[in-house]
Amino acid sequence: MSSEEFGAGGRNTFGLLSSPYSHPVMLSEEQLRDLNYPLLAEHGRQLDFLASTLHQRGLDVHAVVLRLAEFQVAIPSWALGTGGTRFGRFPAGGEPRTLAEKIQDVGLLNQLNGSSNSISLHIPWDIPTDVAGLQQLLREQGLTIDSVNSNTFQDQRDQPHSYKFGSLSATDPAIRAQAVQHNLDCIGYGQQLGARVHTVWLADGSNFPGQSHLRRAYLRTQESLATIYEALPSDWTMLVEYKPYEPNFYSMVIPDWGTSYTLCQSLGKQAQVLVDLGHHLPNTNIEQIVGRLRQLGRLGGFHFNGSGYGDDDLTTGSAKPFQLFLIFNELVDASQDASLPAAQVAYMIDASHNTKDPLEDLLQSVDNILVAYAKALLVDRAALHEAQEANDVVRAEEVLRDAFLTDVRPLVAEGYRQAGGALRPVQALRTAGIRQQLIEQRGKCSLSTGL
Ligand code: AFD
Ligand code: MN
Ligand code: MN
Repeated sequence: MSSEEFGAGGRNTFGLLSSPYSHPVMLSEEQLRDLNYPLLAEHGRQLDFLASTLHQRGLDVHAVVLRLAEFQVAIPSWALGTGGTRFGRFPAGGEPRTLAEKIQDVGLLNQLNGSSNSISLHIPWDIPTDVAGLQQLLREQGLTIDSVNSNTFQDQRDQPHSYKFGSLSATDPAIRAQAVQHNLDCIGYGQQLGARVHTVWLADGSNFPGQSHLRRAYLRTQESLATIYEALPSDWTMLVEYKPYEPNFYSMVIPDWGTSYTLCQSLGKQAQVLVDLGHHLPNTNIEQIVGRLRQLGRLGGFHFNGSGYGDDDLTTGSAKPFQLFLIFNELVDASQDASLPAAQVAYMIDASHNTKDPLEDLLQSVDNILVAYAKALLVDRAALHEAQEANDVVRAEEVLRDAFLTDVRPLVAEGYRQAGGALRPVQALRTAGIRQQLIEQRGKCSLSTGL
């Protein structure tokens, strides 16, 4: 075990946990009950009212709540601390300093909402040095590691070759070999902690016309990915992310879902496309891309975030809740289509928190995701289908509006409650004084590893 993975409190000073890490800030069942108690009567009234309204529309509220309580969104280890821009960073204080503390923070989020029981890791920021201790911590917190993400967009200290001109697409075979090896290492670390998903996002591309041979860059990338894919364990999925621009501004090697899709097709069944909501040009119809990929059997996962312009990495659903609803509408519709095989979709957040407390921001993102999902579950599919077949444009839109304009928050709150969480997670986090406790334990200027 490295000292780096110890929290400030040292070895289990409270004697409550058997794991070798500092005592995590956690809420007791009693505390959660107390936090919910003053809200229960009003919650009951709102839920009853909504249940009777939905019952008249032929909907089974219990089934909807159950789906919401079961729904899980993975939390990115790199979003637990304050992010920054290239202009500055304004730390919240009490940020996790180690992988163990990141796991503890996700444990806290999951206690509050019961909907965040897994973590996405980024290598090399999250290389596990004490596998047995971390496994034990994950078990104690009821969490799993869902995915590992490779990082060939930065040079690491002591790295022999630079990625300045690309990694998996680089012209120099030695650079490609180094980048491939890094991806294989990621899979190895993921296996140690029980992950099943490997995500590749490539910053590769060019800034100027003529800098890179566009077709050859694609072919070299394809070959590198194939070498990684060959080493992928048979029960793993490899997700290939796309992004239209940034950090390269003339061309990206994987700029769009079509490129990701063709790469996945050439790799094999375990390769799937990852849709990051911030990786589209403004006004792209993302829900249609989601529908297409689902239809083609290549929708592997999401990186949820909010975006107005580009890779803004804001709170999911903050600026475009209707878009998020339409995306879930496609997902629910496809899940009810008997002609489509079931899909294993990994739901993950990929965000960066510059303005808000990262924990509050993540709770809001999950909440907005659940609200969008709940609304999509309320859509009268038969009526929508009928209206579409009859080309009744107004009726079709009204069906969607009926669902979207329903205030489903009592359903989401009930899902939290049934999962053992707080009726209002953000409020509970504040009332319980979590950030203050984290600052006391970790200090005002703790620095997260990662972005
Ligand atoms: C990038 C991508 C990708 C990557 C992350 C790194 O969205 O998912 O892992 O940011 O922080 O923009
Ligand atoms: Mn992403
Ligand atoms: Mn991104």
